[in-house]
Amino acid sequence: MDILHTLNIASSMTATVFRGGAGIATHPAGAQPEMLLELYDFEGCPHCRLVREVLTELDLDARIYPCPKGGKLFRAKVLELGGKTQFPFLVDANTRTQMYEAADIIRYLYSTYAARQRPWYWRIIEIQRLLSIIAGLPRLGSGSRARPRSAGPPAHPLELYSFEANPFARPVRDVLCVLELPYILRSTGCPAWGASATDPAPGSRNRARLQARAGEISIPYLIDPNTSTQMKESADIIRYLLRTYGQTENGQTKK
Ligand SMILES: N[C@@H](CCC(=O)N[C@@H](CS)C(=O)NCC(=O)O)C(=O)O
Repeated sequence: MDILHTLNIASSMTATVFRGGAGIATHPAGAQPEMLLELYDFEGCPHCRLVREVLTELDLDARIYPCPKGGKLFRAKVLELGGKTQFPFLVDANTRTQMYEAADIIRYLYSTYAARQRPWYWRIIEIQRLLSIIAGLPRLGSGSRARPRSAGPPAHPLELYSFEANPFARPVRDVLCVLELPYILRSTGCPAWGASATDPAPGSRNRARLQARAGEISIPYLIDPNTSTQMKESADIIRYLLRTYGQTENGQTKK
């Protein structure tokens, strides 16, 4: 597990480097949605990654509904709502909006929730798309295909403090994704240059919230209300998720 986890983190770091810093910093949105945005996506999807980078950038929280290939839980919902199984798919109950297409979603998020124009690098979306595909190569398809679970979806969504480019959070999101565990993404990007990490105004609101909850800022940080569990450390979180919600080959819950 340890050497595999080290390789996992190393390839995740490579992906972060290939994305050239996207999905790290938060320049908060002009307005926070009243109801959580809902994103149907999967971790290994390069188009979905671009949308998740903008969630970090705008400091937007969201309910993530993982839709890995072969997934049985939320793919059908996307088909029902939008008419096709294509990802990313965004639902915003605040404006009664739902849409496919990463470029349209990014434009929508900026025009609805940012008090500013979308930056130049989101205007060259085809280049971003290509770079995102390249960034995903070292991940060898992780976070793309559903794996057997021990039971149906948990009663309450899990909660993850994460930002898109965090190399330790990505492998955790991979596991949440392949086990089709819905979760509330608490965007915890790094405060933009010059802002204080503990000041919620210019940086991420959720850094202050995490500091208050955990006594430190440690990302990724998982909260599972179903088992009253809170934990940091990517290796521990992954082990916990696989033991609690995954299945071994012979159909047993992992011990
Ligand atoms: N032009 C679309 C492309 C989306 C797309 O091709 N998504 C792939 C996943 S990376 C997909 O939905 N594949 C169908 C599937 O996974 O079943 C966008 O930018 O959002």
